[in-house]
Amino acid sequence: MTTLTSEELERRFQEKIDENQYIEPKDWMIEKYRQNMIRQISQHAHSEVVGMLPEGNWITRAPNLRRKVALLAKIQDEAGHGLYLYSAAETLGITREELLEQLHSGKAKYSNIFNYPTLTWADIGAVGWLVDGAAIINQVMLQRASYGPYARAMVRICREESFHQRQGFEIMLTLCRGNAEQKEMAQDALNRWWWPSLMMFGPNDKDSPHSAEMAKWRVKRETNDELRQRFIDRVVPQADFLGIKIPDSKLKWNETSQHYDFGQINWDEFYNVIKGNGPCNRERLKARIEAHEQGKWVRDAATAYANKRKNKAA
Ligand code: BYC
Repeated sequence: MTTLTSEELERRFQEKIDENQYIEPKDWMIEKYRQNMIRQISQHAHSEVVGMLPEGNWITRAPNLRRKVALLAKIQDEAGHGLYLYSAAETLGITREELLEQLHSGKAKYSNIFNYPTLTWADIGAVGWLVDGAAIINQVMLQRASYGPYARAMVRICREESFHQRQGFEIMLTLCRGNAEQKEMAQDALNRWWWPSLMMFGPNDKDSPHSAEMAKWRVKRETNDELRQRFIDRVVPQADFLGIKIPDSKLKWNETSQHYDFGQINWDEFYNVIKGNGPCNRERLKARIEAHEQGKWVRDAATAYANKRKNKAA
């Protein structure tokens, strides 16, 4: 048997990626690729799970039974997404306990967007329309990411997110067709969620430290700025249809570029939020830590049951 040098292994690894073949858990991979995939997939998983909190806030206050059932189903879907993604991260040689410890200690990030409060029912519409809308644009690209378990998880997640986006848009449409106060609620939600939604795509390309490598490894097939622009181009006509105004005086169709020009994103706010100082960061982490501690008896019971079955079978 011939032993390959590390240069040879690296060359073959990159060739496989360049040929659009998936990297699978047991394949040889560059250590930095493994670490970055753990970083991204786990942050994505944490976002799904933390993302349940702002929406969960409205389960008991949904305006009618139909809305409550749809919201419950959506939140349950997010839990499922978190679980597929934690499983995908575990295939890279890290345990679920380690991943959760990174979230609870504040070491691992989760999406900036979930550190804002959901103040009115219209926020549930705006989250579905804008947050799930932004997430889909990013995740459709990630369906072709080079790490097999991540790319496959994305396929199902995208189908479910499309439903969530429509559910959110329909809430906005109902409010916008309602009375003046309801339309005002929809406008207020758009005012508060617009800029944080644009930040979901990450810093501008020139300030994105991971982009070059993530592109080389074909995790990112489009850049943060390209995806953000696609989102804006898609959402502006939807806001027009709803009859509400995007809170950006610089937003304007550009005939030459065939895209919307838009105003300056407040990156100080973004970095402040992702460092842990957003309006709800502390509340979100506290809720997750408490849920984890209160769920200990369930994990213990499941482990005891699995051991009992294993001993019986032996
Ligand atoms: N929020 O070099 P960059 C959902 C960090 S949930 C926080 O561009 P990268 C839903 C970034 O991590 C869907 N942090 O990084 C759930 C890095 O810091 P570290 C959530 C952000 O990785 C429930 C630094 O900034 N989607 O849909 O190349 C209810 C430099 O950035 C953010 C995902 O998680 C941010 N927005 O690109 C409803 C998508 N942006 O790690 C809905 C998966 C950047 O060095 N992730 N940072 O400490 C990705 O696609 C990529 O990681 C990103 C960033 C595009 C987000």
